[in-house]
Amino acid sequence: MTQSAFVLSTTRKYVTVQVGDQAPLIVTKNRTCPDLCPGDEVLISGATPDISVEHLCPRRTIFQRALGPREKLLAANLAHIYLITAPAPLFNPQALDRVITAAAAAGIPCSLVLNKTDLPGTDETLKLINSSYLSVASSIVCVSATTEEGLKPLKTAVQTMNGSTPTFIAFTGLSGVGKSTIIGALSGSELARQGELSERSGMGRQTTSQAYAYHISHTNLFLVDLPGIQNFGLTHLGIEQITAGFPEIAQAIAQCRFSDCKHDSEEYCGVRDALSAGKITNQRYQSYQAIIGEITIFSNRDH
Ligand SMILES: Nc1nc2c(ncn2[C@@H]2O[C@H](COP(=O)(O)OP(=O)(O)O)[C@@H](O)[C@H]2O)c(=O)[nH]1
Ligand SMILES: [Mg+2]
Ligand SMILES: [Zn+2]
Repeated sequence: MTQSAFVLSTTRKYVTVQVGDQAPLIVTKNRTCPDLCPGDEVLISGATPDISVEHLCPRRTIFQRALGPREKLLAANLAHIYLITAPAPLFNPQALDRVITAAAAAGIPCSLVLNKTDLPGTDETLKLINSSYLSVASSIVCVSATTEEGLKPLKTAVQTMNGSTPTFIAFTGLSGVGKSTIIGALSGSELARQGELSERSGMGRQTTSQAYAYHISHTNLFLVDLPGIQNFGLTHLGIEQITAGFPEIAQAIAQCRFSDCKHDSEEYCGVRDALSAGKITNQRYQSYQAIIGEITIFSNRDH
């Protein structure tokens, strides 16, 4: 019998899937199985314990990162990304810029969440966020997952996305910013990573290093805990896609006199003018130049 299923998590040999409202099921990847990630819709067939993935359904969106040939699928069919950050020392704008750009290129709305607002340093971090991300993020949300301050509007926003078909919403950010705590608080229950396999022992085991989509029972919502955004390469994108992730820079580039302007030390550069005028923050400018530099290195290597 062939059934439709949604991928919750993957390892090299196995895939944990959700079929309807049943408990998660572990199925095997056969040799022809394409690279899968949480959010993928697949067709599975066979009888327990020999169920395997037969087909990958077309993806509506694909969120990924890449550093040259090292490409990594992070999650498929995401309806929204909540990019979590926290006050210093966990506030890392370079990482935020990269995720925001990847989300924009993938056509996925991305909100910025400042978590741990109960901690000192919140005001300074919020000032930095407001100076750089007001026009870049879909929305900016402040919460404390531990005191639950500000959590209600976030919960409402997530519940509003519940519809008649499965909806995947990702929570991403650097390790320690509170992704797992927020997902737990939003779902209102202790979420076990059911059926997850340790490849070596074949036994169920908990792990936090891998992306995992939690199905909120009696809804069509899946909350994806998506770690691993450090070293977030964007070499799968072109210059135009990178620039689209920096709307304030895109606007300034229109004023550069030379079409091959590198916005470095050239004269008549709209970007450097906007930087001097405070319309682009130095941090965003540095991020942009670093990402463009990186994709240039890899495109030179290819040809
Ligand atoms: N003070 C404070 N600590 C928090 C908050 N949210 C999470 N934490 C703590 O931060 C640490 C990392 O949280 P965790 O959810 O594991 O982060 P993850 O690595 O992003 O999944 C844990 O010790 C949490 O208890 C918060 O809003 N305020
Ligand atoms: Mg975690
Ligand atoms: Zn320029």
